[in-house]
Amino acid sequence: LHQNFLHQITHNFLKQHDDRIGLTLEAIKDGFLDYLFFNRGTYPDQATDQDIYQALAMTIRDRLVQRWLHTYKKATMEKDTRVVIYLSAEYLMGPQLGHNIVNLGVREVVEKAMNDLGIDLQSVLDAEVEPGLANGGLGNVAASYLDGLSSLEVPAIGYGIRYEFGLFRQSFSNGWQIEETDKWLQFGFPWEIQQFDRAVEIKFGGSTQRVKDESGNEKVNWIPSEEIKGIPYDVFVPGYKVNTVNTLRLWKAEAIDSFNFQSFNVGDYYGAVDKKVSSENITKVLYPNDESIEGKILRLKQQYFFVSCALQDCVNFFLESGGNILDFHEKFVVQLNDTHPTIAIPELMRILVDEQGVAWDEAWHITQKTFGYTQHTLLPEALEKWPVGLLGQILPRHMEIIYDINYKFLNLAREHFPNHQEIIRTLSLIDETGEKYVRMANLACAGSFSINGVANLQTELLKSYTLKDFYSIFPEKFNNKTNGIAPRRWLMLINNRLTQLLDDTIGTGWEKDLDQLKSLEPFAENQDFVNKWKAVKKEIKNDLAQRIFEQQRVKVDPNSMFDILVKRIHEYKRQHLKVLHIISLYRKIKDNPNESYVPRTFIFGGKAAPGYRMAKLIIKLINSVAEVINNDSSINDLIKVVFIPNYNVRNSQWIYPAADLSEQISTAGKEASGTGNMKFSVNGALTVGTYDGANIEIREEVGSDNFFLFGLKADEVKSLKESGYNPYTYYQENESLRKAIDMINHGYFSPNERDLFRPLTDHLLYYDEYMVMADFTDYVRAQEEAEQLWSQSDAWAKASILNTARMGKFSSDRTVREYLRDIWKADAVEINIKDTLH
Ligand code: T68
Repeated sequence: LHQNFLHQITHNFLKQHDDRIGLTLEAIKDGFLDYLFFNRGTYPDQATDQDIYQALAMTIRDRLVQRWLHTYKKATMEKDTRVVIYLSAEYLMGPQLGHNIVNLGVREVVEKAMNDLGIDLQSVLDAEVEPGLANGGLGNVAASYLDGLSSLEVPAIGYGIRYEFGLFRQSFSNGWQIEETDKWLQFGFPWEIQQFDRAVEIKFGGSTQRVKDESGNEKVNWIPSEEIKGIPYDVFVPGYKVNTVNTLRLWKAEAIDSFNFQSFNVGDYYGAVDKKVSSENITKVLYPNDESIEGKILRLKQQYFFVSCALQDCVNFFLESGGNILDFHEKFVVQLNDTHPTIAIPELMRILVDEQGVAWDEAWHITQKTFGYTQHTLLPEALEKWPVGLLGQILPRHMEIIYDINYKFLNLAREHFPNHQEIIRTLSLIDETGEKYVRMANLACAGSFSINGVANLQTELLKSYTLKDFYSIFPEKFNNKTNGIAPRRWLMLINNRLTQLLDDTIGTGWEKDLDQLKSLEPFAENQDFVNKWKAVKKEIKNDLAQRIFEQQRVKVDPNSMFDILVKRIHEYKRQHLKVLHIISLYRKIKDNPNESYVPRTFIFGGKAAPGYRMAKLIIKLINSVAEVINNDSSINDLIKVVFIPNYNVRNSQWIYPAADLSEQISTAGKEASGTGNMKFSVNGALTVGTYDGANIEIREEVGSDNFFLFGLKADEVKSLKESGYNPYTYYQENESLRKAIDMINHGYFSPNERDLFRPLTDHLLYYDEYMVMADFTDYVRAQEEAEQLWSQSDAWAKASILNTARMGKFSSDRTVREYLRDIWKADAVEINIKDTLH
C-alpha cells in the first residue's frame, strides 16, 4: 500500500514538477502569488512587507525540499555513506532568503520576478528577521562550514539548539547599552520543518544502579529524576549551484506529557504546569557571554540536551539503516566546536557501554576514533570547567564515566611523565587545586583523535603553552586549520556591485574557487579599472552613509575614509585603544586647526556581554565621544564618530563592503583567529592590525605593503609582562596619550559626571592587562602611514584591489577541504534528483 501511495504521489509530483519547483521566471512568480493568496491570505497590493517576505521565502524553500530530501536520505539511510557531524552550541546563520537565492543561482530571475510585480527585492530581504543563534565568530565558522560542506557536496548534519530567544537586541539609552529580548521566532521561521517523529527523550539527575543482566554481566542503570523530550527542527543548508542540501537540525525542549498526567491525577495542576515550563526553559535563551563561561546549571543542561539528542539521533538512524554499532566511527566523524559539546564524549561512552552492551575498551576505541576537537580561544577564562558536584548532580552517570576515563588516561600519562606529579595534575580531567572541577578542554583532548586551532599562531601557542603537556603525549593529534569565510555570503551576496565588476573583469568561477581572484592582480595597474574600482566603492559608501543618516540622523561624508571597528566589545579587542586614537586626533585638530587633515568617519559596532561592566563602560565612552565630536562645529566635520546599534549579520552586510580601513587591533596572542578581518579584506579594505591571529596570515597573503602592521608581538607581550609592565610610564612619556586620557578624566566627554570613566582610565594607568598603553604610540604611527597612502588615492585603490585579489586562501571552502583531507575523511556524494523519488 505504502509503495503504491509513493508511486502515486511521485507520479503527480513529476507531472507538476516544473510548476512547483521550477526555476523559471513564470514558475517563481506563480509560486509567490500562490503563497501570497493561499498562505498569507492577501493580494499583492494589500500585502505587508512580512507577507511578501514570507511568501517569497516559501517559494524559494519549495525549490530546496526535493534536493534536501535526497541528500538527507543518502546521509541517513545508506549505512556506508560517511557523514560529517558538526556539534555546535551556536550557529550564526544570518538572513536566509538572500543567501538561499544566491546558492540556488537564481538571483537575477528572482529580482526580475519581483520587479515584474512592482516589488523591490532588497526591501523584501530587509523584512527578514535573522535567527539569533550565536554570539559571534565561533557560530559564524559553524555556519560557513556547513555551507562549505554542502557546496563541496559532502553529506553533513549540523546539530544545535533552537533557542527561542537569540542573542539580545542592543539599543542605546543616553549612550548606555540596553538589552532587549530577541524574539526572532515571533513571525515564524519559514526555513525550518519540524520533525516530530524523530523526537528523542533526554534524562537528567537521579542516581545510578549496578545490576546484572541475563548473562550475569554487570551493567549500570541510570535512574533519572527528570525526563524531557527533544523535538528536532530541520533547517536547509543548500550548497552553491549543486543539488546537495544538508541539514541543520536544531532541538527544542518539551515536557513529556506523562509527567503532567501523573501530577494532574493527584490534583497538583500547577505543579504539573511548573514542570512543563521548567523543561521548556532549557532551550529558551542563548547565553550572551562570549569568551568567558558562566557556571550556570541551565547552560550545562543545554549542552547535554543537544548533544544527547544529536548522538541518539545518529545511533538511531545508523541502526535503522542496518549499521553495526561497532562501525559507528566509520559512518560518522563528529567535530566538537569548542568545548561546549564535549559532554558528547562520555555520552557516547554511556550509549555504547550501557545501552548497546559494548565492552569499555572497545567503546573507548570507537569514541576516540569518532571525535575531533576545535579550540577557538587563547584566553584562560574561556576554558570551560564544571564543578564536579554540579555535574554529578545533573549527570551522575557521566560523572562516573569521566572518572573512569581519567583513571585510564592518567595511567597513560604517567608512562610519558614518570615522577612528574605536577604535570599529571595539570593533565588530569579533574582540577583538584581547590573546589573540584571537570576541565572540559582536557576531556576533549583525551577523547578525540584530532585537536586543532583556528590560525597558525594560535595552534603554535596551544602547543607551547595552553595544551603543552597534551602536545607532548599526543603530538600526532595536533593540527592547524586556519579559519575561512563563505565567499557566497561575504562577497557575492553582500557586495553585488563588486561582484558585477569582478564578473565583468575576470569572469565567473571565483565564487567556487576564490584563488581565481588572483587574476585581478594585473588590473591594479590599469587606470581604467582603478577608476571603476573607486566608483564602485564610492557607491557602496553612499549606501551606508544613507543608512546611517536614516537610522541615526548623523551625516557622514562618503568621501571621508571609512575606518571601521566592528566586533564583540572586549578589553582584549581594545576598542578603547581606538577611542584614545580618535580623541588624540580630535585634540590635534582643535589645537592646530590650520593644518590639513584626512577627513575620517570612525564607525563602531558590537555588543557587550550584559554582565561585563568594563565593556559597557567602553560603549558609553564611545557614544559620549561621538556626541561631543559630532556636535563640535569648530572642526568642520573633519571627523565623525558613529556607533551603529545592534550589530548583527544583517547590519554587518552593509558595513563590510563600505570599509576603507579595517581595525584588527587585539593584543597579540589573544585573538585566536578573527574572521571579520577576512570579511573586510576580501571586500577590499586595508587592515591596520596587530601581529595576532589570522592577521598574520592575511598580511602574508596580501603583502606587507598593503597592510598596516603595528604593536608588540605575542612573545614581546609576554616578556614585557614578565619583566614588570608599568603602563603609567607611557602616560608620562607620550604627550598626546596623556592629553587624551586627561580629557576623559577632566570630564570633557561627561560634563555632568566627571569621574564616570575613572574605572576605565585607572585600569589603563595602573594595570592595563591588554597593553593598550604600550601599543598606543606605534598604533598612531600606523594610522599616519594609512593617512599618507590615503592621500594618494590611486595608490590606495591599488592596495585595495590587491587585498581582494589575494584573499583566496581565506575561503571557507579551502578550510573545509583541509578538514576533509586531514580530519573528516569524507567524500563528495552526487545527489541525483531525477531518479531518487522512484
Ligand atoms: C572566536 N570565539 C574567537 N567564542 O574569539 C575568534 N565563546 O578569534 C575566532 O576567529 C572565532 O572564534 C572563530 O574561530 C568565539 O566566537 C564565542 O562566541 C563563545 C561563545 C560562548 C562561549 C565561549
